[in-house]
Amino acid sequence: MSNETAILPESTELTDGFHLIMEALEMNGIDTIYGLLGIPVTELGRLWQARGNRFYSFRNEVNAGYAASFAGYLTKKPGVCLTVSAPGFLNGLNALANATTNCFPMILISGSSEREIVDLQQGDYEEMDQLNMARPYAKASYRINRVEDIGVGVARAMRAALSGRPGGVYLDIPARLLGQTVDAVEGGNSLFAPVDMSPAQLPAPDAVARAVELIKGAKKPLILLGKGAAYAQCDEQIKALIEETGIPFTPMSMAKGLVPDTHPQCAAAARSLALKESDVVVLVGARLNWLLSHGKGKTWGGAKKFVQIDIQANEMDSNVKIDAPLVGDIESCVSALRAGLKGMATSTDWTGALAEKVAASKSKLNARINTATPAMNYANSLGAIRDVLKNYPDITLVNEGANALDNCRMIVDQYLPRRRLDSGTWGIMGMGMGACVAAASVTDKPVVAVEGDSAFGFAGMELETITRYDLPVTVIIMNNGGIYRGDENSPAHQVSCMLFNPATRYDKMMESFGGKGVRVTTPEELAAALEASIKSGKPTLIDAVIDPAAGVESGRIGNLNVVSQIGKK
Ligand code: OXT
Ligand code: ADP
Ligand code: MG
Repeated sequence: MSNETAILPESTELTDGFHLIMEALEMNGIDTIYGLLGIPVTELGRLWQARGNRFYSFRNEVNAGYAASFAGYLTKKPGVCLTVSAPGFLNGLNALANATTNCFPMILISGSSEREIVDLQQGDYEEMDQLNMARPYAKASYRINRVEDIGVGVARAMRAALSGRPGGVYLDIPARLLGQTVDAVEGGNSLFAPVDMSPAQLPAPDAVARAVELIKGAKKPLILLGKGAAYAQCDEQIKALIEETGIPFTPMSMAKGLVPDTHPQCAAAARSLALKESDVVVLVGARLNWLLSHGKGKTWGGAKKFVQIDIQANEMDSNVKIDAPLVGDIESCVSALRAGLKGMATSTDWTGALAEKVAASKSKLNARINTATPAMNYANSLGAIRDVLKNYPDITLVNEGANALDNCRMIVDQYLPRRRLDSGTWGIMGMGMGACVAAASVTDKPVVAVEGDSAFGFAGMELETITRYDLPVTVIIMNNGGIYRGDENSPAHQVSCMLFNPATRYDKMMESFGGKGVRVTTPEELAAALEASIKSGKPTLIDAVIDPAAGVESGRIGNLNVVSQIGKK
């Protein structure tokens, strides 16, 4: 008898890979998974729900992945996406790459096939070397092979996604791992939640002194807020820095609302002037990439000095010389700058010139918004949307398209941080429906998506997902019948490659899923439909018929479009 006891494990109960993965995620504060199930992870989804956790099941993994990544951005906690192997994994990989590009914390967990067969390329079910496929698109890529490593594997994925510059992490879960068993006590003891996953990273005192000196000496300083600043969730610190110094600011698109667009120091409506004329620019969580013309050229005018706050040291000098790099987390850097800049005042010549330009731009824009046209255009339809949404500052606005994106960014004001989700660093189309589900699941508040008809088409089937979960989401389709425009001439016997079927009724599509569909043709109808839909809290699609001739090629980034010099008639 005593011999038998000696060889028995600590407890006679067993646990398995399924349960340990779920427990590890829960221990790390994850209560929601976005995904699409099938072999070999079906049971993981069922068991996850049975434990009282949430599972948002999508119609295509890419949309589940977008949802996870935006949930990560909104919560500062990695969003988790679960997929099947090879094709499901590849669909999810698109979103993982987008998360990494945008610095959103996300973990893509995919089931995978038998290693021995995959590695010899013997043609297993959904065979693919997923771990290595993911590497170039992810911040980190890990596989857990043994059930006793699940705790460490999940911890590594969490820390990699969150620490330093956030990003997308791939976690490969071979089918065999899920079924592996281990003594329950031993298994439970192998799990843990990592300590301090995104620690404060204080800037060096001499780096702070250098930045302070530069900013104090500026005649025309400008603060540029990026989505890294919104992500950092130190909203009060950032507002205080702006208000204490009197420095004007302009937000990048997803930083809109971090300080309200209507704030007297907001120079968004004088963006070109502010970029061109400023002499010292303080970048707070914004990269000098294509969206900022790489920090050079005519957008930026003459000589300029840059202060850059970023957690990623090698972001400095990526495009132009950074005169005062502040490497650290935004909250620590901004608080150090505030201490050093106490008592600073910004020249009223500078702020006055910007304010004048802001007032002129706004009145010009309002004139366009208030001009009635036979068919709705982007200005008057988005003006109507703006006027409704200003009474609901808490709503999350999702936005994608080209003209639908650029005009909405310009016209619709944001008042609160992290209430705008858009196509981001890649200008990616198709993110909208995933972002709607993410925002609804994270905030429990209404969500409004302003979608180009092309952009919406990438993920239209997720209307079914939105209605299935009965989410308070209003999708507005800016229906101009095409990519950029709907009036392009078609070549003989063909439909133009830029056009959609003009008979399309997106409102009927929503109705077929049990949601409410409305078709509107005037700004007044649009405003009324939007107001009603927000108040109802029910899934609604507003098919807003826009003049097919209203858009411009590539929206505001037509300068990036390449046009052939040859063969044009
Ligand atoms: O200062 P100035 O005078 O310059 O004026 C500026 C501001 O001061 C002023 N402003 C204001 N005035 C008055 N009042 C207020 N409140 C105010 N606020 C600002 O307005 C101007 C403009 O301000 P802005 O926007 O700040 O400044 P600017 O100069 O435009 O900023 C530059 C940028 C680069 C920062 C900005 O333009 C930007 O963020 N751009 C992002 C563009 C982007 O990402 N576009 C999406 C990609 S386009 C293309 O790739 C598309 N595709 C291909 C494709 C993609 N993307 N993805 C995939 C997976 N597959 C394919 C496709 C298929 S778009 C697309 C579909 C398009 O068709 P849709 O049907 O969907 O859409 P429609 O076009 O509607 O038909
Ligand atoms: P935008 O598109 O709004 O200009 P980007 O995505 O280009 O913004 O830049 C965001 C930057 O913010 C990235 O370089 C990222 O490293 C940085 N970042 C993200 N979170 C933090 C943080 N907590 N502290 C410091 N930098 C951060
Ligand atoms: Mg369109």
